[in-house]
Amino acid sequence: MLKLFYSPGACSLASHVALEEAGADYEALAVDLKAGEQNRPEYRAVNPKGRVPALVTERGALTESPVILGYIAQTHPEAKLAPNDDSFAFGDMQAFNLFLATNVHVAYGHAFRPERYAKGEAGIAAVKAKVPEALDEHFAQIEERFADGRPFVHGDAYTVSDPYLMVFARWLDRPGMGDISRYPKLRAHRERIEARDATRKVLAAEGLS
Ligand SMILES: N[C@@H](CCC(=O)N[C@@H](CS)C(=O)NCC(=O)O)C(=O)O
Repeated sequence: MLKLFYSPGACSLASHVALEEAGADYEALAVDLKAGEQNRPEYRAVNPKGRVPALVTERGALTESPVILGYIAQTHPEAKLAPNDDSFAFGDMQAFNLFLATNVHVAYGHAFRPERYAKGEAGIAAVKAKVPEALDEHFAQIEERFADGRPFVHGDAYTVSDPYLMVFARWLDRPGMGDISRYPKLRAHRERIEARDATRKVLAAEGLS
């Protein structure tokens, strides 16, 4: 059985939803980030980077959200969570997921963990001050994708990019991050994904509904 280490509402929510959409045989194990459980030796033995998500498979642990999402999609082809038979389309999906991981997530990281990017009060304040501008640049680009009326990130078919984007759209609700009403298509997409049975089940399981 797969084991997902997650924290409620964290980026691991995307992997949790993907497992549910896939109908996977899995167990979800909460890691209390506020209590620092990610830094305890037991968890570092699973993921030496001390971050969630981590997905423990029969061959060992996988980390990094885009990798875990791709793995879930490829190992559950019947769920059609990715264009598994089309290498270009699969690469295009991964490019989007990596954009979320390395640009959108990192922009939020400057707000949530500014001490990782600057020293001293003034430096930290400067790092945080830039966040809404960086997020706006990224979300404006994402909003453009939906200009053709597509329901999902990659067109008519749901993929693992959809719950991943939903997570970062939800984080816009946190104070000082931005205003989702500036991106009406992103907001509609978020509501569409939140309304799916698998998402609702996982939000409830994480205590977020
Ligand atoms: N590149 C990793 C980032 C994972 C990550 O930063 N996870 C956060 C939660 S969203 C975390 O575990 N933070 C704990 C910490 O920073 O100590 C991924 O995409 O999965």
